[in-house]
Amino acid sequence: MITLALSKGRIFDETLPLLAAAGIEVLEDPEKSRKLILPTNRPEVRVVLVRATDVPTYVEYGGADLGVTGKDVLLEHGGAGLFQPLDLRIAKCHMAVAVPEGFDYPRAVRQGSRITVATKYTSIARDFFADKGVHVDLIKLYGSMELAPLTGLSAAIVDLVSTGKTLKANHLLEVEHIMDISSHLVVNQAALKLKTAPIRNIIDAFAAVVAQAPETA
Ligand code: PRT
Ligand code: MG
Repeated sequence: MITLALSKGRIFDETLPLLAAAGIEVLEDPEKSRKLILPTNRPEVRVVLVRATDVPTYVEYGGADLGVTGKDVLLEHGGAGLFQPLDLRIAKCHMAVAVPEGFDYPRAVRQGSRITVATKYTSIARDFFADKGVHVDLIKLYGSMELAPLTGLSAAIVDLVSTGKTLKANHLLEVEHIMDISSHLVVNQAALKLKTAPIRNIIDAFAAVVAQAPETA
């Protein structure tokens, strides 16, 4: 049996065409079913639905043989024990620093100053501000980061941005582009040794689709 870990929503949706190229069709719609294990047209392949942040953990410990996960999640997890063969170039967005409109960010990040930053991505934020030589007081949140500067919880946030509509709706401005983000295929290293051929087939089929796809922003 080959088990693939996916999260519901954009990652599941954008992985379907890659699976199709590997001859794999998921037989149930996760938006309609309550099942967490979904069968496919291939009896030896199944999909497990887990929270986006849990995908690397499932693959690391062998609860799944492979998975699809955002670079953001992967960096926060650390990637220990994971083989990362492929950038799938799906679920694209970027990691940014944002502050309220009118906030003097350049002044707040002058060498040697201190800034309070709320984020779900504490590891990425810590590394980014450390590289800039700015002292950062990080406040860990699990969602709705946009609210933090509006309530005085923090001066700035580090969050993912795709269209920019969420920032705009909350009167926040992007002041730093930290890194581009897309989703990657991750594989359990022991599973790759034990089930080399079927896992290789999936990696190769995904790689062929990625190679054909036009380069998009
Ligand atoms: O939603 P849930 O709490 O269950 O988990 P999750 O947010 O971790 O999962 P999901 O499915 O929302 O995101 C999975 C992966 O998609 C992330 O790990 C990213 O790699 C990728 N991705 C791509 C995004 C976005 N685009 C995105 N826009 N993840 C989140 N967002 C959020 C962002 O955090 C912000 O709140 O959308 C909002 C901004 O969107 P715009 O379009 O208004 O800029
Ligand atoms: Mg989400």
